Amino acid sequence: MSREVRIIGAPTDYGANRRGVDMGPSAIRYAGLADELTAAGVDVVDTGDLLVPTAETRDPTVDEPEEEGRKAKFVREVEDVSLRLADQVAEAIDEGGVPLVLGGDHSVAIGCLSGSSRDADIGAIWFDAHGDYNTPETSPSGNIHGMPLAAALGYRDLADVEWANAPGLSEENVVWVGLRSLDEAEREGIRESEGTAFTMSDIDEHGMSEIIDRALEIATDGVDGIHVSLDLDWLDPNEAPGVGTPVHGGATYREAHYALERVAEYDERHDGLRSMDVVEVNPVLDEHNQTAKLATELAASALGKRIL
Ligand code: Z70
Ligand code: MN
Ligand code: MN
Ligand code: MN
Repeated sequence: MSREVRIIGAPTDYGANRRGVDMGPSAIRYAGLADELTAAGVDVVDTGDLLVPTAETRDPTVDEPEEEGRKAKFVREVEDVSLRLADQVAEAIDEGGVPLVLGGDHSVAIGCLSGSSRDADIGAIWFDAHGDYNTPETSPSGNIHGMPLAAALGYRDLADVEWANAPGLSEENVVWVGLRSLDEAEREGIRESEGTAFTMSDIDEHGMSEIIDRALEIATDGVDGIHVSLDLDWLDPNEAPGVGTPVHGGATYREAHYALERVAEYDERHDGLRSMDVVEVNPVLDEHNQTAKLATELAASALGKRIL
């Protein structure tokens, strides 16, 4: 029997600075996700979307951390989504499946990491132009999509609450791949962190093939499995224009596919891919749904689709 991949839509944009990523799950499904995954040889179960109140009906500043200089917009809403999402992710894993969470903005990774690490030690590979390592203290924007990794690791918790923590996520097993846009304090945080950061510059120097192997080795060392977080702005905007925060000089189509195929290959040998998210697709800014299509292809690559 083949493995079950459980699609969980999380149509949020609380954590982003522009509207539109809340339409990501629809666009990704419309681009043919289920067919792509079926072609990858997995059993697909779509659980639908979490119910997420539209941002216009909420006040972003309610319950923002109170001390001066701390900002985390829509923190209560993100908490609510994270708790429900974590339960669904944990349940999918308990029942033998691999949860594939469709964002939504990158704040959905908080619930993914928390649910995925509930009963296990995990590592994480963070494919992203951004570090997402800000905290309410360091964030220049107050947008929680710039904070999920730091929040999951328990750094200066969002509003000092436990809901964001990923109990079994170990910092030494966190690997960033493809960084090219960091805020000042965030850069400092990443330098000091026990995680490993590979920038675009490292990819240029060593090639994606070597970098992804090193990333997999570090992320999987001594843990039960990994969470793969794929922010579509990891790719170059030529390939993925439909994202909220495009940054030039990103991964190419081929580099991205190769990296996720390597994830699948690792998974085949070690059964190590525990959960995955695909986030920050913004259909409003996309061209003919190409970024959503790319998201489906890359998810399929990670879940075992092969050329031959
Ligand atoms: C900036 C911030 C960001 C997207 C994360 C940007 C963060 N570092 N943007 N993901 N798409 O506001 O924290
Ligand atoms: Mn991100
Ligand atoms: Mn990003
Ligand atoms: Mn392969």
